[in-house]
Amino acid sequence: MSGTERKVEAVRQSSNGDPGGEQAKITPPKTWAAGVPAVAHAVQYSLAETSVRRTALNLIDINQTEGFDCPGCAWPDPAPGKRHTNEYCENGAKHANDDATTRRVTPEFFRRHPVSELARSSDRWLNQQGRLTQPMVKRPGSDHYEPISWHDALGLIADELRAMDSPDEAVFYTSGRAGNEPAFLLQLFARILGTNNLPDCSNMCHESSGAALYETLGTGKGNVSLLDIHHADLVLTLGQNPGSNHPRMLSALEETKRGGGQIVAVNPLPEAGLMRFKNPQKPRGVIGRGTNIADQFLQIRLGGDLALFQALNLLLLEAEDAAPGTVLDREFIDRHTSGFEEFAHHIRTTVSWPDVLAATGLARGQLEELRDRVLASERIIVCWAMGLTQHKHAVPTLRELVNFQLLRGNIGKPGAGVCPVRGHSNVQGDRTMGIWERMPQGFLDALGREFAFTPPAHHGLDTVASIRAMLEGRAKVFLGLAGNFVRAAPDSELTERALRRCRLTAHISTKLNRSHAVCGDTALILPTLGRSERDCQNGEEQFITVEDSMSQVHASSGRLEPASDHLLSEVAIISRLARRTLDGRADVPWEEFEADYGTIRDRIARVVPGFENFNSRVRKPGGFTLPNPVNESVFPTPSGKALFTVNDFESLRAPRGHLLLQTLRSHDQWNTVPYTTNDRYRGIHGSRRVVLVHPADLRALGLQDGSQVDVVSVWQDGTERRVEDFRLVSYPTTAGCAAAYYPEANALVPLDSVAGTSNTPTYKGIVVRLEPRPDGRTPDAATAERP
Ligand SMILES: Nc1nc2c(c(=O)[nH]1)N[C@H]1C(S)=C(S)[C@@H](COP(=O)(O)OP(=O)(O)OC[C@H]3O[C@@H](n4cnc5c(=O)[nH]c(N)nc54)[C@H](O)[C@@H]3O)O[C@H]1N2
Ligand SMILES: Nc1nc2c(c(=O)[nH]1)N[C@H]1C(S)=C(S)[C@@H](COP(=O)(O)OP(=O)(O)OC[C@H]3O[C@@H](n4cnc5c(=O)[nH]c(N)nc54)[C@H](O)[C@@H]3O)O[C@H]1N2
Ligand code: SF4
Ligand SMILES: [Mo]
Repeated sequence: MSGTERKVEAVRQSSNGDPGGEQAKITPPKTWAAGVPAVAHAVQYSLAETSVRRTALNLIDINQTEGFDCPGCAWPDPAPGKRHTNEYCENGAKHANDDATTRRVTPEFFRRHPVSELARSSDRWLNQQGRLTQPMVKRPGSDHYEPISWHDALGLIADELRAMDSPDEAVFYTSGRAGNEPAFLLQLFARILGTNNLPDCSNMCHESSGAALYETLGTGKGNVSLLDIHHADLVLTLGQNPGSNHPRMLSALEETKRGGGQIVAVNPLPEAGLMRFKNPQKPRGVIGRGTNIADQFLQIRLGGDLALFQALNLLLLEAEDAAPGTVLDREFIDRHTSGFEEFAHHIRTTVSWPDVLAATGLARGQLEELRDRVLASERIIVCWAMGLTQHKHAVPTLRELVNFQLLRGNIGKPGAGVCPVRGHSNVQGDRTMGIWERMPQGFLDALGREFAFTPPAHHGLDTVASIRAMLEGRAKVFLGLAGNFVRAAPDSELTERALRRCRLTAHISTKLNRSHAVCGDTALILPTLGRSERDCQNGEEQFITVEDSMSQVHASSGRLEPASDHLLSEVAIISRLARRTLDGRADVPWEEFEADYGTIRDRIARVVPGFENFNSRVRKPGGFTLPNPVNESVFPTPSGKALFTVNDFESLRAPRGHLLLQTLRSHDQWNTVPYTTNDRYRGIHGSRRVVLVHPADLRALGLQDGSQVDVVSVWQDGTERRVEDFRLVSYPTTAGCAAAYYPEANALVPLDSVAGTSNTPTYKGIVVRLEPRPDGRTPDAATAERP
């Protein structure tokens, strides 16, 4: 065997690849979530990753007022006096202990594993290698990362940034794990450099929510609190899987039900957490039957929610006609809104029942039942997540949702409102801090005044536009603050080409991921502290702050020893990089910022509205809540009123022989990072290379449950994208609507396939066909090992 052959053989035999779909074991989907098994799974995963002592120390601290903010999601914590000693869920415990792992990625690891091998390894394997410990560089032409000092690493980036022809050749990406202080510094640095190229994970997440809410209500954020959810008469949850992705939301929904409220769930999948919940924090949750969650479950077609809200709004207008003065909140509509007449005329004259039923896959009777629940409810909250935001017509869908809430005055009163359920734990805070390629001029002016410079006024690049700019050579330097850009983005092969074209890619990260392996000519890994770790600067303990999905701002500080002595905090890395790059441009005390994060907060207080006396208010247990003007019936739109909008009917269709495909999360993954190959609630074990298809579709397509297929997406320009060798799983999804996991299926999402206005990739609505693998053909090695 020659040397190269031996090397290839070694790679094949390594366990860097994930098991293929043929190894999946399928059991029936679960009909309830949480309870004892959930706790056991969390502890099991944690102990596999870290020591008993670190697990215990960490779990005591999660979501406590003196502890650290759970990195799992942006679901809010109850008021300080109302917290449990274990104020976390199974998945929160897994996320926190995945960070606290005792495994380490050392320089020796990189000597053993060339970059080309890492690029063939699965996402799960990369994450499992443990915490990054030292700054590393991959130099042009080399296939290995090697150690580099912090001084030289930051010098390399500064040199590249200074050598650019225009500051717009740099892209600064932020993922929503980053706290407020580092986020504020990153956007300040980018803007002093002269660019608004600040794409973030939000571009792929709730951008559509922000766009729709900002236009109609004048603020891009939700307006409900936990107490509102407890006191609602009716909570609609659409396009979300709280049992896996916001598990503590189920405790809030349990409270809604205890108070006599009802829940309606709208989803193509009968997700376990939407059906029944056994609260592990209560004795009756551990031993009893638990609480039934959904009073009504509407199994909708992908992308059918715009049709659903239009039909519901028509039913409400008709109910008002039948009993004038009893259905609509005329006083609210007259005083606080504009555009009602045009909206009502449009709905009355355009909604067609055959179109609605085809788009939603629902029966008219089901929508009438929903109308009756609405009519019986004084206070209604609508919650949603990615199932609504990641569609071509996401923004009109959300605008129609706002129309629905305005009709009965369900905005600005207790127990009612709009609730976009955010993903990353600080994704909302990062936006508040200025991480956005299109921050309003008022923010830029305040920033410029505070630091004596003129921020660039032209808009920057969002995620999709950044990929195009890198592909075309217009952007050449990529810096990521947290996240895993190549795996989160759509059109994986194109995105990878884009990153590989860069002169330099650098990532401020806690753990190894594919974005470190698919990199520019020069690549840097800048290892940083995790949430649960102690952050000491100049001998003083520091804390960071975060903002949750309900606009509560609070402190977060860990107490575990850092994973390595070489780690710098995110604040330290950005401050030092800025000092090296900017040569004293603008009036910014970077050294002081690094030494005392309180000095950063003093400046945030002067730049960002709502943060007055930031330092003193955030030190109170539980922090403070940012005011939402909507709750005072103040709508900061140009007209000063909430806006009814007119939205053209749209739905998704697949040509004959094709299906619609959504890409989603398993129960055991954190975004681009699968922890295991299982998805317990959906009954899928041992592989993620599966595609869930309705049994009637399997029959109609002449396909066999359990057989292997290639999934091929078909885009309107005639191009096709393919992922190979997925196992068909017969599953009770809506007919015509299939599902596969993110990020394995991201290669199928065309870069051009985006939502109007928000430019969010249409991760939940892609037209595909399923091609049986030729008999006897086994996947080639490259495919088997590809993540
Ligand atoms: N454990 C865990 N927690 C997480 C994350 C994680 O990866 N793991 N990620 C975090 C992040 S960043 C985010 S954004 C959130 C994501 O939270 P979710 O939005 O719950 O995440 P997805 O898995 O994308 O699930 C989308 C849900 O919408 C449904 N759906 C898809 N299309 C449609 C549609 O057209 N209409 C309707 N009505 N429903 C639809 C799907 O069936 C699925 O139940 O979770 C956060 N929390
Ligand atoms: N097909 C498909 N694609 C999607 C989605 C989908 O539903 N379907 N969802 C989209 C959504 S909603 C989102 S939010 C994006 C997520 O996209 P990203 O936010 O870019 O991805 P993550 O997987 O959250 O990033 C994980 C990496 O963050 C780093 N990290 C973790 N904690 C820290 C920390 O405390 N500090 C630092 N500096 N680094 C840290 C680790 O190195 C880890 O490997 O993906 C999007 N992509
Ligand atoms: S619901 Fe979200 S924030 Fe709360 S403990 Fe679970 S993962 Fe963490
Ligand atoms: Mo997200």
